[in-house]
Amino acid sequence: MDKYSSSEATIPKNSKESAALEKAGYAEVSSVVGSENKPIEFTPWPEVFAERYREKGYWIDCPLTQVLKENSVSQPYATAIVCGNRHVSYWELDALSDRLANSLLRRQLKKYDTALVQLPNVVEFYIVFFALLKIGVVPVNAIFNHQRLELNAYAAQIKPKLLIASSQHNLFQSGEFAEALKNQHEQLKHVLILGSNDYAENLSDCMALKQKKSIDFQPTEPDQVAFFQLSGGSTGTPKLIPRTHNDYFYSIRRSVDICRFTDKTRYLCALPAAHNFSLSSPGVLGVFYAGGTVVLAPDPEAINCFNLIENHQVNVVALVPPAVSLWLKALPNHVRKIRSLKLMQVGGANFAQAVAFDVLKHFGCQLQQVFGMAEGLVNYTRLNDPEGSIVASQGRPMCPDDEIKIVDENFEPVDCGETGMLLTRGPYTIRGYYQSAEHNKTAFTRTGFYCTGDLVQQMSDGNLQVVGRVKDQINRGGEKIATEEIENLLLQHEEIVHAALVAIPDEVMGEKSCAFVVTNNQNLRPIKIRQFLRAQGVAEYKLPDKFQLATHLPLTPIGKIDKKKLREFTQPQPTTQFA
Ligand code: OOB
Repeated sequence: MDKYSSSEATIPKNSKESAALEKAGYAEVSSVVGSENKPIEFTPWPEVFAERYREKGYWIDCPLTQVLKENSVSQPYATAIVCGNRHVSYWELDALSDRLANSLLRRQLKKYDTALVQLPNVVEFYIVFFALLKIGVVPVNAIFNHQRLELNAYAAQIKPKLLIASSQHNLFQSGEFAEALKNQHEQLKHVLILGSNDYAENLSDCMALKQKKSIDFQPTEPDQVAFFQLSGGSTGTPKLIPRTHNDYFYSIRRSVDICRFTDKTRYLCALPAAHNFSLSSPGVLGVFYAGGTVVLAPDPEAINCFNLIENHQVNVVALVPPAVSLWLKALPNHVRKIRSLKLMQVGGANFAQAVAFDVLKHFGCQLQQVFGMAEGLVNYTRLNDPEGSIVASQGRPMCPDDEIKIVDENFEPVDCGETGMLLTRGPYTIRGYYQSAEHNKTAFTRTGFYCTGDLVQQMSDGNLQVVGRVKDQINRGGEKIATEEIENLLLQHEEIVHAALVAIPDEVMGEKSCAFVVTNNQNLRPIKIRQFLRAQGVAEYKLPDKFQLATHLPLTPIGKIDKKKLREFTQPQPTTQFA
């Protein structure tokens, strides 16, 4: 099942589009067969597990392209995506991604080549996603607010042959950065830019050419890497997460089941399109699989989203906790606009119970908590769970074969209801990060459990509560910051001797970041440090929200920076604070 024909030559005969296409005449295109690339390396599941996952029907050896295919055939003219004034049907989405796929084949892109993609929440994100899947080109989808540093780090790891980006992003308004990427990564040959620009081919032009002949597309094999997800990270360089067709497709199907998505689902996608939550939990891919409609919002800004909900009768939305708080604040004058909303999913970061109750009271819709991770495991409160569990817990694993262990610092299981570190393995949780042999030794146990770094408690009904974390990460309203990455950048400043980044509580964001800095220049101002970090090309959300000067940093008995103590310093009114 890893092959199928492009749809444009087989469009439904009596359609308007069909007539228009025939009148226009198809362009002749034939697939270019070049020498084969090797599959992308990844840590596979051991054979006994793979066998079990197939036996139980989790892995169906079918490419992710099928997520779109079924509805593009069974209900071609149903609206798949609403994006501004554009209404794109299932057939159109499939056909446009066919055209782009063909166009990329003509550029000699081959199965198991890689691509770096950075697009905002627009239709093209999905056209590109499916086009690449169809021809087996394996993408990293960077989040739209990522900057030079993040894009460079991804490019260094995957060595992309293709870059697809948007001229809406500051990095791609001129050709300078794309040129620098090309110079740095010699295998990068093709740059396609969405939106007007004077330095690269236009992405839209690559979707314009119709094809006459049916082409056999060849996605990567179903048990191989389909694309990379991004890890929130806890190390100096962001890690990439290889996701296979089999594992990701299962997580989509199962999520659709649990969240009861159907062809009546009208889903507002207001979180970044590339994030695992909005992509697959059940996310946009879940909607496509179920045959519903996705309404795209550029971001979760409340009033715009309320208007979209009203105008398009949206019934499901996925949000991170800070967005929920902002929506609650903005709601009083707009209640009538959100009447169609039936389900609000909340996840990505700690969600206060009091706010959960407010959602039930003021939005009058169902609430579902989602505790997931790009590495795999997704927990959902179930739609028929008692209200008490829904507001107080982050749900339970979605698959009966998700194995979880809650352990102490010696990796011994804790008693029922006690707090411990969450370990997990299962049919859609990776067994290793991409090209990270050293890090994988500690991120995974010898028996293949992923160490999530989350501290949880299991309630008597099986649901989990996330109560903290042991990983060196700050969760800034769902956006993850690997402290080591920022500390390393700070240490590159010639006047900074020591640096440590810790989380500080924040009413709206849940957490913000505070950098403790030991400097040999007492006049060093935060504004200068921020400028320095920006100049290094780091995403804005990773810039420390606060800085504190210190003469020295407290150490633990074994000589590591004592972050627990630092966090205590952030609680009472600090005297040395300078931002
Ligand atoms: C989602 O994925 P990531 O990869 O951005 O972040 C995963 C981490 C988890 O390990 C946990 O630390 C935190 O984010 N997290 C939550 C949470 N959901 C995720 N912490 C507390 N409560 C929650 N509900 O964030 C993600 C992926 C798929 C679905 C939903 C979220």
